[in-house]
Amino acid sequence: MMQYENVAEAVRAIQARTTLKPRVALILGSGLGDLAAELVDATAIPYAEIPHFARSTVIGHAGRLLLGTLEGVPVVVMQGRFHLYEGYSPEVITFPIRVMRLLGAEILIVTNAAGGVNPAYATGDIMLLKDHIFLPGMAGLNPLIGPNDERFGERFPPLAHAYDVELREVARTVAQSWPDLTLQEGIYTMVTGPNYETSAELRFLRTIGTDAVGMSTVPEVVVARHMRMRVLGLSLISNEATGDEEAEVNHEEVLEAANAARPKFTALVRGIIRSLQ
Ligand code: 6GU
Repeated sequence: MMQYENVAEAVRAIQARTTLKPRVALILGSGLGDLAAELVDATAIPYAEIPHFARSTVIGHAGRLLLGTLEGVPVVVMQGRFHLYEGYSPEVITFPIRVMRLLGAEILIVTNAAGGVNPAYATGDIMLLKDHIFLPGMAGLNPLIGPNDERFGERFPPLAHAYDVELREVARTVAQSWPDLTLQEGIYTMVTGPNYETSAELRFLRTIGTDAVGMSTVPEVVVARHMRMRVLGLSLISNEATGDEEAEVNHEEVLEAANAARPKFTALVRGIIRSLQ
């Protein structure tokens, strides 16, 4: 397939700028991008300079790939990701995952800001993804639709264990050393956005077992699992979204919550990566 050649071309362009071979791939979501500043000996490559990469169009998403080390572990970091609501296809959104895998990354850590649908969740909590519901995927926007390239993975990949049990255990252990950090564990449901949900939609999401709702992450996880990467997912709960609250959510509020939680979020991710040494 054409796509494999495109991925290989992007990989070559990146390898022309650094010899670093990443072990871990990290995607930083809305307002969480500043962990990138903590990379050691980082090479930063704007998405515009990588063949076949799309551009990030959302405020709060920088749009560059960084390769460097964090806690001594070689990592590749996406500072800013692509979303379906920007108008990109599922294939375009997940192209960077294929590239990071072929660069050598075996573990994917995905982060996002999400609405807390579970009434027990509070703004500022962090949720470990234990499973997901991929509503756009079930409705036809699955990135694996189309001819399957066996060089990437199998035609019908299982997703029963999408979120790695051992990595979650590591995350729980690291979180214990941060007393002001409430670590939840639950189900992330992806919607396309860009509008936030109606109250009725939020009550529907609750009914089907959603703990947190957001507009990203799941396409990347599906493609990472297609390529047999081990996945850890972390949602920052940026607002309550039970369907019963009075206040309306807005993008500024989401970014503010991400800002406020940034130090503990950063510490958690750093701690997890340190334990991978
Ligand atoms: Cl309430 N909904 C969605 N879809 N995404 C979000 C969110 C809500 N809060 C943060 N991200």
